[in-house]
Amino acid sequence: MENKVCRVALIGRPNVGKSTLLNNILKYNLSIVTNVAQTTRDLIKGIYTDKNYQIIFYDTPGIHKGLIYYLKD
Ligand SMILES: Nc1nc2c(ncn2[C@@H]2O[C@H](COP(=O)(O)OP(=O)(O)OP(=O)(O)O)[C@@H](O)[C@H]2O)c(=O)[nH]1
Ligand SMILES: [Mg+2]
Repeated sequence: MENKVCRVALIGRPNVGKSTLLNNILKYNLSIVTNVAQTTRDLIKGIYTDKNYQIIFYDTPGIHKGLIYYLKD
């Protein structure tokens, strides 16, 4: 069977559990989890591997209101 790869970006407001979700999917503590908003500052890549497919997850710093306002100016 042909192997398949897809990419998933975890995007959302700070402190909503993006890194927790990634760690639970991978069953590995890859990305730092704290109760402090904006803990993830850089793009973290984690690869879930199954028999016939791989999913590349991108844990992101998320979406910040300040940045959106900045881009509009
Ligand atoms: N009650 C509850 N708390 C959660 C859940 N998922 C994550 N948390 C908690 O929420 C806090 C933030 O979790 P993170 O995974 O660091 O959140 P994040 O979206 O990656 O945060 P940033 O990297 O700062 O944007 C931690 O204290 C987690 O333990 C959940 O499903 N339920
Ligand atoms: Mg995070």
